[in-house]
Amino acid sequence: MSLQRFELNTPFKYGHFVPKNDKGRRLVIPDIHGCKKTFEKLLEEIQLSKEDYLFLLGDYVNKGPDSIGVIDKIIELIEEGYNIFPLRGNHEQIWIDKIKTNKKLTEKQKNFLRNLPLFYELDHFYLVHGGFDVRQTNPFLDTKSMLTARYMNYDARTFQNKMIIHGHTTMSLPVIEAQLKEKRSIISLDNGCVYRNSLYEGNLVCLNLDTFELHIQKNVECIP
Ligand SMILES: [Mn+2]
Repeated sequence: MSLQRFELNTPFKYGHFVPKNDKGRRLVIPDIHGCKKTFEKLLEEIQLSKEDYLFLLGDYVNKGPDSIGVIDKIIELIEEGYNIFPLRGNHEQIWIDKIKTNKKLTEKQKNFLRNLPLFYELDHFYLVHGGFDVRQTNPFLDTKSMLTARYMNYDARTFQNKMIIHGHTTMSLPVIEAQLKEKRSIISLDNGCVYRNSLYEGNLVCLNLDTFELHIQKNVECIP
């Protein structure tokens, strides 16, 4: 199956299948929330290469110091030829809903936001910002849950036994590590990078989908 990359000008799709990466790693980073320096430090630490696939779980903006900086960094990576698979979070949706009156965003930034998909399907995983509501006729068209679900039920048939990896709901580091160790059906990956003074929170993490190794980057923003 051919690889559909995220392009800034590709029209919006709910989601699509991303085949296995034979050349590099498959990495997942959850909610960055304006923490551009932390995001850049993490990219440096994991030594992102152009062979890797990097999945981003959404919520690039709000809460932290540099929302636009995070958007621009992701656009820059895409334009430099990195394989970036960004998702839409509820915070991007807030910006998209007001995009027509937003005078601060460039056309390129607006296109990036508007075209962000809601989920990716992989060989053994589904990636989504919030979650899925299995009571819906088609959970993969249920925008609201994919962006905002806080609790979800797992249904093996709906998800073909694939693991769900989502952001949006902050979990403490020991909980995230336990979910990964136990290979739970639903993994909550967001460690609340922006909550830098909370115990067991305040890290931007990166999960390697093939080894299940978790890279943990402490928040390095200088918030006055
Ligand atoms: Mn969110």
